Amino acid sequence: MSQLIEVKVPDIGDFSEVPVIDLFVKVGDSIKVDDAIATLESDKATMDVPSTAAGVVKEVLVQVGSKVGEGSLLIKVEAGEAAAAAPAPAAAAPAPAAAPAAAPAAGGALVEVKVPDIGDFSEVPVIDLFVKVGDTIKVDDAIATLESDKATMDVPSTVSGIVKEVLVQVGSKVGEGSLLIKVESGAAAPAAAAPAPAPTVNTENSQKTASTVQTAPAAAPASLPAAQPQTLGLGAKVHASPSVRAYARELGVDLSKVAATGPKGRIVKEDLTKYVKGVLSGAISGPVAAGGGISGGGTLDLLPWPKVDFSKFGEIEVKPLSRIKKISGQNLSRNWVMIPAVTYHEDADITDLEAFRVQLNKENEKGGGAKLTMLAFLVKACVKALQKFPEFNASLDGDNLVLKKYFNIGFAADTPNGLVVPVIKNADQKSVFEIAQESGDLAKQARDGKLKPADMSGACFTISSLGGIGGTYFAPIVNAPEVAILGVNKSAMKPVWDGKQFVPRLTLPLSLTADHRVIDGALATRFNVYVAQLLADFRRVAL
Ligand code: CAO
Repeated sequence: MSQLIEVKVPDIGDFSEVPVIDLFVKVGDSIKVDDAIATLESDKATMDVPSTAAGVVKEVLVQVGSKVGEGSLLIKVEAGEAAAAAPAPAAAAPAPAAAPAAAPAAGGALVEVKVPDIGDFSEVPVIDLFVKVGDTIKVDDAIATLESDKATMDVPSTVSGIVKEVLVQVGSKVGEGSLLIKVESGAAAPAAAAPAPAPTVNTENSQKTASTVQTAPAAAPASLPAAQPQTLGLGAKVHASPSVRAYARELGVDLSKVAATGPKGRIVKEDLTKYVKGVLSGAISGPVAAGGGISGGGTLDLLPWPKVDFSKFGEIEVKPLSRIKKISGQNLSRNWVMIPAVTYHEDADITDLEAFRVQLNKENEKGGGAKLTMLAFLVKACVKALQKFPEFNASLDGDNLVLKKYFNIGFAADTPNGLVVPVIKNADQKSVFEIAQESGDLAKQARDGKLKPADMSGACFTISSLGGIGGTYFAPIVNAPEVAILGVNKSAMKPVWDGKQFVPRLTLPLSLTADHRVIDGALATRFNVYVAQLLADFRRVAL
């Protein structure tokens, strides 16, 4: 039998009218125990109220801006049979006694800021630190975020002044009374707050998590060794709830870069989502990791994509990119940015091969078989070269090179909707005729939009042939995780010196782009020369 469980605001100390500043659930949501329901903000602290029940949200009884206090009903959850229903939250444990009054901060005095009463927890890790030596802080600025099993809480400062010592670092385990920082409270800075309020978040059963803040007498001994001051990605002046901070950490977002729209300059979840969408669309310049698999790389501090109102200059028409163009665009961008690619050029003498191809096609016309294409010969020559140079038939996987014993060749196909790469599987086991037939079929399916994902996966190496269109040379982009791609342009008759005279030879321009992490220039050139030799005398393929 399912039952409705009420989730209420637990004991939050002396506060009775605390605003809800963020709400994370809506009717119909499935939630688990400990999922954040809402963020409340008192004068002194921000706290997430986690759910104590698992199930489906049936009613939400507050909204952003609602004022709540201990016992206010937040949501009703239907705990199904399968759902692990936690006992209804009795805002059970009595609120911890208010912290002792702060010692008044004299001008220029060093004031110690310690971890307040955080309930039953003694070894809670610091997961974020927002201050460093030399920072000027105000009362209420977040010093650190602590994370217990049940809640995440920001510890705000109760004193204004200049941070003189930071005695913890990210990862330090702290408990009530652990010294966090020492602050020189200047004459100009407001003195430390009067008795610190005790905003307490009781989570479930009798477990309580308090974020009471107190300023202790300056003489209190430091309980942790002094840590080196550190610069952190998350700025000291960022205002965000613990759950938004946790979300930002998960996404790797530096909150100091996010524009806040919440009350009192607070960053809310929507701000974070908007920022991430902006970075992904290129509208906002964000940090782009610059080394897939390479740790310690820098970031590309790119300018935002230019926003131009083109209609100011003349008539325009806006046409959305096709799905294929969007997907291939993302792949090409990644491959362009992440692969240190070099393109090597070579000319292949295909005079005899072209004559042979034309001759075979003439003979074949009578039989009605598939037309032999230059692409089919190229596939066969590339397989032979991959067998001779196995590093080309490989993929990078971290510090390992995965060498493949199969020979699947992709070929770029231009379609009305964009570029796709169908794959001829096990090309080593197929004749030139079979490859011609199969590539023709795949190219037709590509143009008709009928390729299945399996038809486009598993390639070891790609050929991009623009020969039917024209061009001399180009620099194709490696189709990751492959390590090389062969670009081909239109063959042309060229005068070639044979030692005695210039003779006309049909010359095919080859452009091989290779990932320099795997293939250096000498190897790439050997590969190119070998492909050219095979094409110049195709009998070599049979050897
Ligand atoms: N040099 C000279 N002529 C060539 C040639 C070359 N390298 N390759 C092909 N041709 C000629 C053929 O002889 C044929 O001519 P005829 O019609 O007179 O017989 C014509 O071009 C068509 O050739 P084909 O039937 O072999 O097909 P194709 O070369 O066009 O290749 C395919 C098929 C799927 C590779 C091609 O249609 C395609 O999509 N190419 C574009 C690939 C691409 O966009 N690459 C860029 C990726 S990076 O942006």
